[in-house]
Amino acid sequence: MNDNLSSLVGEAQRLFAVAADAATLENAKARYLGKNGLITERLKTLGKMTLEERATAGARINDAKQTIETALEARRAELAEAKMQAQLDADAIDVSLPGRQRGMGSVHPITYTRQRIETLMRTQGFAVADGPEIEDDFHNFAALNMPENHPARSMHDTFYIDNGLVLRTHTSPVQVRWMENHPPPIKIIAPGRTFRVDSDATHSPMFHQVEGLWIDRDVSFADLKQVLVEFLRLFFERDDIRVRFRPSFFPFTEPSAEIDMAFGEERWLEIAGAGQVHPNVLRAVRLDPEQWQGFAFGMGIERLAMLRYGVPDLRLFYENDLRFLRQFT
Ligand code: 2NL
Repeated sequence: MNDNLSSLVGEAQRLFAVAADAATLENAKARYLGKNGLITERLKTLGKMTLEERATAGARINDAKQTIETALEARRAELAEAKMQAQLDADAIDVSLPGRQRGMGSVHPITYTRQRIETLMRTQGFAVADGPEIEDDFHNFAALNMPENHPARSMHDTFYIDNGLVLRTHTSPVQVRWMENHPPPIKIIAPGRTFRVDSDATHSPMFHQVEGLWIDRDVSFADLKQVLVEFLRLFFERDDIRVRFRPSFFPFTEPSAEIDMAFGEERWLEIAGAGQVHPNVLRAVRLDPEQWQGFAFGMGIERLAMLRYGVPDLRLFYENDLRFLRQFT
């Protein structure tokens, strides 16, 4: 009995040791510890023994069971470790292989166009200003000669937020804030995101504008034309820029003009709105219109990008199609 039990234990230990994988090992376990396993059967015989027999035999069988279970656990751990090691070996990093390419990414065409505009305007002496996209009524409207109930406000389909705040409908408020904080001479552009309730092939509810402002003692329409034509020369990389000024209306400029540029012989396309800053705008930022004057202009960045790159539909900029976006930089 005793010898029998210890040879059973030795046999189990050898079987476990040669089990090459988890399934073989678990089969081997069943042979000893399963429902009809050899150890289990031994335990069943205890019931037929006398009390004294049962005490010694029970202790020995349980000892044997314990030893087998310990051997089983040890082999399980060994196999798990070996399996993990095999996986590591198989996936091992081969440092001689080429690295995985990280995809370069590219700058969005509108960002690229804005940065080019900034660079080109800096060469003409303009500083680049920015400011909040959420504005109060004063900076977005009232200071720009659009008091409450002024009909010109309906030109801007405004996204209203809480507490009388709006998503800025143009970047003019950036220039208003600059005038509040800096004495003339002022020579800035304000590029950035703007928002209007509008959506079709040529209008996006979010779009980009660049406005310009030059205030000094004697800045005139002649300077406006010089600055704009020079900008267009640089932006379109052409020396034969032709522009025409059409009379127009903006509440914040007087006189006002819309500026067209010639593409080919006969095609005139609007590229900017502009004018001499209205005296009421100067007064709103406590500048004396008898002392200071200058021009302001506004251009759509999407529109400039479309003209430069021949993009037929504004919405292409915002569909996030990488085949489109990757072509620009
Ligand atoms: C357009 C027209 C324009 C301005 C923007 C401006 C700003 C200040 C004072 C006076 Cl602080 N004017 N901005 C002036 C004329 C036209 O934009 O068609 N933009 C896309």
